Amino acid sequence: MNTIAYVGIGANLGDARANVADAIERLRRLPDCTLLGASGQYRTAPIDSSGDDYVNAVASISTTLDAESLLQALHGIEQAHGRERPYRNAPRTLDLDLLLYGDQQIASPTLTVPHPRMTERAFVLVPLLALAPEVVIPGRGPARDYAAAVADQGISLLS
Ligand code: A4P
Ligand code: MG
Repeated sequence: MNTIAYVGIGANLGDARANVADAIERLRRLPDCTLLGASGQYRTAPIDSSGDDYVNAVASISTTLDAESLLQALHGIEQAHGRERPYRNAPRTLDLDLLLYGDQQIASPTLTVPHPRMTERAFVLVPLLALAPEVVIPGRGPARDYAAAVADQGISLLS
């Protein structure tokens, strides 16, 4: 069965724009996945994090992978970019978060879906709504209902 999933992409080390673009290409080539769409790239101020501005985007895929397998595949793409995890919210070459997986709500030791902080963050909500204006967050309602509360966070679309 195919499930539509949304993936948050973030980078703030190295050539962040190239890393985000390459992540989208790697999502396109993932086995058992079809890339449905990707937002533009946004420059965003770091939230609860240090270092340079981030580049963020959101991609949508259709997949037959279960959510845990998809998370493993996302970690594989992060590893291909030499992602290190010295501490939580450290600057990173590439961070891929599973934002939404169909209408499922998941709370396992390794995976929480919908992503618990996605409704507080312009760097997720703005690209997500550009890609899928009608998207509904399971258990929380339409994503657009959360946009006003993050309007003060710095974010701009890169050309
Ligand atoms: N995990 C659980 N649920 C998920 C999920 N839905 N998607 C587990 C992905 N991973 C999930 O993640 C730690 C563990 O969370 C994983 O091993 C996985 O099993 P991580 O990627 O190693 O660590 P992290 O990214 O430092 O933590 P986390 O919790 O993903 O951080 P956030 O909340 O995503 O914040 N500011 C801007 N402007 N742009 C950004 O992209 N990103 C962060 C990271 C902070 N500030 C930012 C940005
Ligand atoms: Mg992460």
